[in-house]
Amino acid sequence: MTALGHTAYIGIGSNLGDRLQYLRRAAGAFDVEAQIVRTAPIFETDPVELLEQPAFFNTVLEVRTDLRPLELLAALHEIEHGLGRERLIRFGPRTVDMDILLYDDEYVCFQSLQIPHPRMWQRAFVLVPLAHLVPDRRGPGGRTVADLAAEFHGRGVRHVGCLW
Ligand code: PH2
Ligand code: MG
Ligand code: MG
Repeated sequence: MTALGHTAYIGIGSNLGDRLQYLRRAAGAFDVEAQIVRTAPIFETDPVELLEQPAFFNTVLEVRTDLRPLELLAALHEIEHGLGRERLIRFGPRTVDMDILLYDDEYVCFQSLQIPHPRMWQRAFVLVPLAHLVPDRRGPGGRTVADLAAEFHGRGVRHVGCLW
């Protein structure tokens, strides 16, 4: 048993096929290297960025891990690949997408990975579930996740249920 010394928040989305099953299978694919501590509720969310595509199911996981950010990213890509993810259109439909949102209090900037996720603070489909896990965490301008999430008044975001 390792120490699992880091906390990361992972956003998951699906808008193809059985969206609930994809979220469940993605979360179920974590192994001893990254263990789920808590899960946010699932929300059905209107697509953003690319609007002409089916609605998503989104949630956020809190995980404990010893993997460093790039190792964690590789593990997420492996799970996505195992669930049939194809990278065809940027922002387009996908069976499952897993993004690292936060990793401890670290700022990470590689070409392949930026943490905090650069678009998370404008996205209701991230902020609304994340606010269930870390409402008091502060983002740009010192505003809390709960405060930023409240700005959407649940617009385009519908509560669906629990992951398990
Ligand atoms: N992911 C995107 C683009 N647009 N819209 C919603 N509602 N949910 C997503 O997960 C999502 C999106 C690119 O990763
Ligand atoms: Mg994404
Ligand atoms: Mg992604």
